[in-house]
Amino acid sequence: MFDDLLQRLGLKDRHPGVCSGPGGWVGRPGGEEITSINPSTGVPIATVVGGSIGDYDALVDRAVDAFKRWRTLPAPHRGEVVRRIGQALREHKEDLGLLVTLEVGKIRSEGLGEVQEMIDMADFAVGLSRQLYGLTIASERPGHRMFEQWHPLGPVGIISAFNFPVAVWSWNAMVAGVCGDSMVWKPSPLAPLTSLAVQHVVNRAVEGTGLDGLFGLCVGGTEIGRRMAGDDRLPLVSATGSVAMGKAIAPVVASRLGRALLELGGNNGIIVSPKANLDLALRAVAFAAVGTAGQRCTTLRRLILHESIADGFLDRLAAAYRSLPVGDPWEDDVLVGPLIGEQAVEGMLAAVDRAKGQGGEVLCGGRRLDRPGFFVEPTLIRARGDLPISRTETFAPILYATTYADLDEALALHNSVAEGLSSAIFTDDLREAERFLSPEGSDCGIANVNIGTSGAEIGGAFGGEKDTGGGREAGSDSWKAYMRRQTCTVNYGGSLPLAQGVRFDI
Ligand code: UN1
Repeated sequence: MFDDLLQRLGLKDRHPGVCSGPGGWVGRPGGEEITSINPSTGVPIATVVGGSIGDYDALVDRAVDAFKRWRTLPAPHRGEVVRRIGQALREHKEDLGLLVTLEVGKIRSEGLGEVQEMIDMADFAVGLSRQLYGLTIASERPGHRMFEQWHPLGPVGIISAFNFPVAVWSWNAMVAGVCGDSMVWKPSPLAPLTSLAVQHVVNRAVEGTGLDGLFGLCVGGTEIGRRMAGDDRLPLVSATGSVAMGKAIAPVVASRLGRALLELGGNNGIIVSPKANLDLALRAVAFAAVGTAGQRCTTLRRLILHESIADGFLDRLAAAYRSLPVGDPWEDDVLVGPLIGEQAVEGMLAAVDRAKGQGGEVLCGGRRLDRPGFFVEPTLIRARGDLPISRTETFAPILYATTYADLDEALALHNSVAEGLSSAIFTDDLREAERFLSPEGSDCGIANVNIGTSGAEIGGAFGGEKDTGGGREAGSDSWKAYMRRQTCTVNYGGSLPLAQGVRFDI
């Protein structure tokens, strides 16, 4: 079943991992070999030969050339190319979705959702290609017109993570494309095959445009990421991944006064009020905490329950956890697949041990499943008093539950972590909901009412504050990060009045 899939997607057992566009695969890249492992079995799927620094440099040279031509094409024409990519993704949705399931262990509907997210981004970007609006500004000088316009920025570096191996690329690539930027993509070494398959699809869609170097791909490890960060040819580096990765990259980009768009970790919380619809809250909490096996940056990690409802809510949640089908993610009824690898399993078990050592009570889960692959039990831990481990993001399905007495306390607890990505309150009380959304409420980039922390739509700007890095991707006006703003004043009169009434008569 999987051999056929790889063949249909143009993937070989040993595949080069550097490509500049249609016909642009580098035959023998000089970088490290990366073996993609099926996390559901622990068995290798295929090997990808990554790019050397030399391969990367040549790719960026091509991106620089492509940018010079691409930026002169009217934006709606660029949108037409992106429309073709969206169409090609639609045609390959089934296969690409299955590959996501195979390579990173997402359940089938999430694998398909990942591809749908790329399609949605393409559609969004096509519309955007006719809406890259600038303002007209009232000039204080007679006979003058002032306005701003947005120009393409340059080649963009895109670093993506394993957990959304292609959707997060599309947040950047589809928008950067209509904005007139070329790009070089470094996917996660944990999910190289999915990026190769998408590159094949994109290549076919842009064939005939003569735009070599527009959508470039360079599989590689941290050495390529480091080079990107320091690469003057990339005015923008958009990176998704851990806080540690962001903190390593940001100073390097800043030292050359480049732009970094960072979408880093989260330690997301949900407050459940006694005035909430508890059935709704229970379902939302379960999906947010265990969906994608707890490997979303938006995964719910901290549950903040009002003390009057905590015992009953946790009993019901633990019962729901115990009935969750964990297993092969391509099977229909499974809801929780594997973690991405051995290190992730070890990280989870270590976190559970530390939680116990700090006085946490494991209500259910906490163990590895006795089977091949990287499966763990969804885990619910009750914090009695301070639980320092709950202030660390562990990329696994561990949910720490704690209680509060009044909303001030809940908000303080909620905002007490280093990250500021996603957040939610469950309440039917208008005042509580509005306070959560007010300036003294949630400090996150995403704040929801009666919806879980994960599963954002692409139409909004996605990203967060504090250690999450401050960047915004996908919808709303996130496109502005991929363009340069130019303020223009035209004097159509015959005199030369100066601003602020300054006189300079000669
Ligand atoms: C991520 O985990 O890096 O909101 C992104 C969500 C997804 C995106 C998550 N649409 O959960």
